[in-house]
Amino acid sequence: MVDDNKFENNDSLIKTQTKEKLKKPSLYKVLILNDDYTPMEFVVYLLKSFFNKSNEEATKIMLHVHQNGIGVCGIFSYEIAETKVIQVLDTSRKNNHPLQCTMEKV
Ligand code: TYC
Repeated sequence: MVDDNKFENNDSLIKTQTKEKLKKPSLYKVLILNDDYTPMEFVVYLLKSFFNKSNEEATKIMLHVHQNGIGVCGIFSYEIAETKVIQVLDTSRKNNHPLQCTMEKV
């Protein structure tokens, strides 16, 4: 938004222009990577638990990652994406699975 403000200053008029720079927050893809060890059901469980996917959507994403090596779980602001990555990695490590999860700017 552009504001034109006029101020009186020592009998002279000063015109200033104020531009508010409101940037939209950047978005980040949360990605999971395929591996040979993490059980398919565990990946589906993660997608349902942390990304609110239905059983059908979660299975579709899991199979896409299984076949293509990488896939998108969801798109979020930086802080939310970071939290999702931590949740996936923590839960995977606690269950002794090597699943990798990362984030990438859209
Ligand atoms: N490739 C795994 C298997 O055959 C399944 C799997 C899918 C693992 C997706 C990780 O992100 C992944 N058990």
